Amino acid sequence: MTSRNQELFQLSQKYIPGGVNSPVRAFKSVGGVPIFFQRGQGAYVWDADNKAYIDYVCSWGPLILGHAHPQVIKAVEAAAKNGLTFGAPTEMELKIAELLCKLVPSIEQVRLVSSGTEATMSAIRLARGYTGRSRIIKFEGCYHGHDDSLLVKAGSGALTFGHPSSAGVPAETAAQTTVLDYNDFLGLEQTFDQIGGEIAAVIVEPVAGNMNLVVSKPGFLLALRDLCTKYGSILIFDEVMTGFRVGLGCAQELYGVKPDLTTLGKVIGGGMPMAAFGGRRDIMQCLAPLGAVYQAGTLSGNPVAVAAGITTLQLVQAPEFYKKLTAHVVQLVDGLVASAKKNGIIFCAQAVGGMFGLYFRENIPTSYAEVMECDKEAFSLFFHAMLQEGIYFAPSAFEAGFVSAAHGDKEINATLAAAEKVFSEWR
Ligand code: KE4
Repeated sequence: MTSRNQELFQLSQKYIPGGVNSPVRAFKSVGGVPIFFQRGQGAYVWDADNKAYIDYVCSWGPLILGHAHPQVIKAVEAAAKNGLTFGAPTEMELKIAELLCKLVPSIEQVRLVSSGTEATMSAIRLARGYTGRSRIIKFEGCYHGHDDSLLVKAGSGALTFGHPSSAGVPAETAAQTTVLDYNDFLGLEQTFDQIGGEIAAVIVEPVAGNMNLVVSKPGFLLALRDLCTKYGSILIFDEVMTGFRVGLGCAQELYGVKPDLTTLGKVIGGGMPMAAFGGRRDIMQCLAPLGAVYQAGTLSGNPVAVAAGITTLQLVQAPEFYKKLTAHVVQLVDGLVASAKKNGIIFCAQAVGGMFGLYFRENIPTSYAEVMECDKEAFSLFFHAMLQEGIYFAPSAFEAGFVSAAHGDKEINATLAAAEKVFSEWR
C-alpha cells in the first residue's frame, strides 16, 4: 500500500526540484523516501502517515526546547497579532540585540538577518570591506551556507586557489578561497607564512557539525586566533549551529577563544527564520548605513521571529539548562556505544553540549579524511532500522545529531532499547 509520504514525495517532485526545499531532506545519502512531517510536539514528530518518531534532528538544531514549546508558541501568537512585519525598527529587535551582546561577550554590536547563509555571507563581505583584502580561508568539511565564496573545495595544494564545489560558482570567485584541513596546524602556519598579509578572514566552525561532528584539537582555535591577530586577518566563528547549542556562552566560551566576528542562527530564532552576525564594534561600524559595506534585508529582525528567539534565549538561561541537556546527550551516546560493543559492531560516538556524532568506525574522527573512512552503508542500515523503530536520526552519515530539553529519560531509554534491538539483529 502506498504511504502518504510516498504520494506526497511523488507529487512534490512535480513542482519542487527533487521534491524538497533543501537537498539534505531528500534522503539521497541514506536512500529511501523522505519523510513528510505534519506535526511536532516536544521530542516527537509525526509523519504524513501519522507515525510518531523521537526526533534527533530538531530541524538541524534550532529546536533546543523541542517542538511547539508552549511559551514560544504563545510569544509568536502575541507578536503575530500585532502585525507580521513592518520593514522598520521595532523594540523587539533592540531587546534581542541587547540580549545577544550580553550573552556573547565578543559581540559588541549585532545585525539580524534571516538565515545562516545570509549571516556568513555578510560577515565575509564585512571582513573584506574592513581589511581591504579579498582572500579568505575555510576548512574542508565545514559548511557555512551556500554563498558562492563558501561553496569551494580544496585546490591541489593548500596554497593553490580553491575550486568551485557547486556548479554556478565562478572560478574566479572560488579562487579567492583557500581550503585547508581542519585541525591541520602545519598547513595553517605554512599558509599564513606565505600569504598571511592577503587574508581578509578565516571562517571556521569552532565545533564542526557539517562533516558529522568533529571537535577542534586542543590549541587549534587558539592558533587561528594568534595567526589572525599577527597578520591582521578577521577571525570569524561560524556558530550558526554551535551558538547556544553547546553552551550558554556558545563554543567560544567553551574553548576560551574570542573571535572578531561571530555568526549565529538556528537556536536564536527558536525555529523561526532568524540569524545574526556581530562582533567588534570597530568592524561592525563599517556596515551601511554608517559605513561602506552594504548589507540589507526586507525581513531582517522580523518581530515574529524575534519573539520566538527572545523566548528561547530566555528559557535556555534557566539554571542547569545545559547541564541537564548535556547529561541526556551523554546518556544517549554512552548507551549506543555500549550496545554496539556488546553486539560486536564497530561504532563510536561523542557528545558536545546538546549535539552528538555517531560513527561507524573504530575511533572518533578528528579530521575530514577520517570522517570519510566511516562505514556509510552501515550508517544507512542503522538509520533505516531505527526509523522503523520510530527513531529519527539525521538522514546522512555526515551530519551531527541534536537533543532538546524535551528529550527526557523516557525518550533516551526508548532510543537505547530500539538500538539494542537493531544491533542485536545486525546484518
Ligand atoms: P542556513 O542558511 O541553512 O540557515 O544556515 C547555513 C549554515 C551556516 N553555518 C553552519 C555552521 C550551518 O550548519 C548551516 C546550516 N546547517 C545545515 C545542517 N547541516 C542546514 C540544513 C540544510 O541545509 O537543510
